[in-house]
Amino acid sequence: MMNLWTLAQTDTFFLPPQASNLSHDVDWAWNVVLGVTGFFFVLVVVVMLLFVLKYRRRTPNDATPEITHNTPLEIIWTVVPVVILICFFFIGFKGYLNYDTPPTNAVVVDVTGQKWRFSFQYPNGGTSDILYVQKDVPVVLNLHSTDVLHALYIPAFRTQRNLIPFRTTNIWFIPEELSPKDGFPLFCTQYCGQDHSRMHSVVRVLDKKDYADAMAQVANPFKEKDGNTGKSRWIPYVELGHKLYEQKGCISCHTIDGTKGTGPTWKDLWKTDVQFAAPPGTAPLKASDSDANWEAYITESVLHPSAKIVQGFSDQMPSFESQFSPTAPKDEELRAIITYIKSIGNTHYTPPIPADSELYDADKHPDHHPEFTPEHVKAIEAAGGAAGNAASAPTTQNQ
Ligand code: HEC
Ligand SMILES: [Cu+2]
Repeated sequence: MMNLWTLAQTDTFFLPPQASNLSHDVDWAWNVVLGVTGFFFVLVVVVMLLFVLKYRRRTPNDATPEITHNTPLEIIWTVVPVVILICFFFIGFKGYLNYDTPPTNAVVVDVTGQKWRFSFQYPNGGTSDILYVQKDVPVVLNLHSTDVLHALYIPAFRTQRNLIPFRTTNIWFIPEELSPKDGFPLFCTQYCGQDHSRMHSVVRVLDKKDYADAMAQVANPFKEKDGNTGKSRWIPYVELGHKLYEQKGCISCHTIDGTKGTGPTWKDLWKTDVQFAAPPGTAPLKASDSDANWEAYITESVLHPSAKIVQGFSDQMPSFESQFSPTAPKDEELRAIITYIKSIGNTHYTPPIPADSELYDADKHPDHHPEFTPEHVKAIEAAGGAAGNAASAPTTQNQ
């Protein structure tokens, strides 16, 4: 068992590790305030105890002398704290100016807060649900919220700010330490509703090479590189759909094991009759309806969730239209989710191609994902370039 002394020497017992340029200033200000107030706390308590002893009542007839005031003493106990507070102000103000002035050469990452997850978008257009940054490279996070007030807090970087609807705020930092493998924690620190406590993620601080790999991966979610063999493969839609289910935050409201969450479970969703509570009079969707109808229904549920409300649920799902806008390659990501939904606990559906098929070997089939629709491939080719690469990103600098 760790004893208190060893624990006290770890980063996390008192303060988290100092992993950014801001940490040193913030901790210094904190230590100064703690030291000064601690000193006066001890001083006041000790003097008070001494006086309690020294001036205790000794006989029943003790009388208190009449003291109205003491001018020198009053000047001292006013002036000394005022001077100390002015010092605190300057330490704080100087730190705040620095905290609030991002460098101009920083990498800009767009952060969107949405009940109940964060999403990070990089200059290459890719998005992820955890934040990737490169060691020693300054980063500005532009913060937005699509619904209510959230806040983003990264204790190891000593920085935090609100995400405010209809407004952009920002924070910046230079990560100075590589993170542990599972990253430094990142939290929402404004109570934002039922699943606020699940609104957390991590920041991974990577070296140059790992960062480039992570950027390539977020830019092209369809392709994956095996770190050990160096081989690339196309991720089968069933598997990609599961990843997106986690990354896009569907997981915070939809279960896949049949239990009820904020939204209906996805287990057996495909081709099980759905009754609607709103708008009134909407005909139920039947198991016997065509595949095309079912796909259209799921697409509508994601892009325009308020159009129809499933019986027993309320209109709580945010629209994901901006993330699956019907242009390549985002439309294919939505198809991957639909394929995944079809596969969950369902006897009406078997994925078209075995997951281990060599069809998914991206080195053998570099042009495009085996499950892209022909229209999608055409659209990408029309936009110029091989389908596989065009699907990767607007910019190819990280490929
Ligand atoms: C904040 C919670 C929340 C999140 C996040 C969320 N949903 Fe929903 N979802 C709901 C609720 C509530 C309903 C039922 C009400 C309605 O029909 O709009 C629903 C309904 C659905 C339905 C119809 C379900 C059925 O049984 O007919 C689909 C499909 C769906 N969501 C897909 C998604 C996908 C895909 C994502 C992630 C990209 C997602 N949802 C994220 C809350 C959420
Ligand atoms: Cu929040």
